[in-house]
Amino acid sequence: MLMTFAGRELDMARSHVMGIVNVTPDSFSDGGRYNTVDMAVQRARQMVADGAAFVDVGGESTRPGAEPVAEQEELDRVCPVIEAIARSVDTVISVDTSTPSVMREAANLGAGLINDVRALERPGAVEAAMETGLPVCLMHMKGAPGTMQADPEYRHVVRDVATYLMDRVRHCEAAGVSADKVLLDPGFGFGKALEHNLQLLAALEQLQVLGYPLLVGMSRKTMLGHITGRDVGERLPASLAAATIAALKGVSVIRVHDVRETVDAVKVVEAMRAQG
Ligand code: 9MG
Repeated sequence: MLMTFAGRELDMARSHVMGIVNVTPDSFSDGGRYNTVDMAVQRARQMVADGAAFVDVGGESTRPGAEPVAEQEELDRVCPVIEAIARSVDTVISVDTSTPSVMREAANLGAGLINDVRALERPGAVEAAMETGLPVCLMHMKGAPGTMQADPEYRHVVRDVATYLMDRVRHCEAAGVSADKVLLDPGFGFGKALEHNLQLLAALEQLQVLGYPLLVGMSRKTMLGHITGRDVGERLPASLAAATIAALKGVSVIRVHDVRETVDAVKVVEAMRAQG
């Protein structure tokens, strides 16, 4: 199944790697080292050379406990980076934002995907996304980044997440977003205890049957720290295991920090599939 991202076609029946380019001073796990335009472009270029099909550029941290960022600050962080990557790197740029003005500006500058961890719930977000004509990734989050990990509860996490995502799909489609421009994401770590994350991981096939390509992000996340007892800088093997499971379960886009290693892991899954 082909999907078009700012003129670039990708086969969503395959698993693609999305590299994370944080442009936040307090970024989740790179400590804000890529906080200048040049370094962000360099990082994006390396990720693409390593096999990433997407680079995801975000200016607002969504890690647990993160504070919101003012709209102008987010625009100032993200736009110069998107503009510079679009000019010099041959890739699909995903913009990680929930802010309508950032969606519009990013699309004008060459972004090919809107990745919204709030599933276009902010006022004006559905309209902005629709106007750009870009594909959108709708992610499930319970609560808000500041408080979401404070004892999240579900009746049945897989059903609850699927129901939420389908409600958002219906809302977006009613507003004019076309069905062939939607990706879904269960939102690992976003208002979920370890047991919830594991139940969702085990049940990714049940989300597949909703009929939309899936995007997932587990790279270096706390869930992997809980399982392995490792600090964030030592979670590469666990991140690769999680990415491999996702690829085996048919996830279309896997969002990661460590592109080169993940691309190799995904190649093994793809090679096995090609044998039939
Ligand atoms: C921005 N961001 C951080 N984690 C993420 C995840 O798991 N999925 C998506 N779509 N975006 C994420």
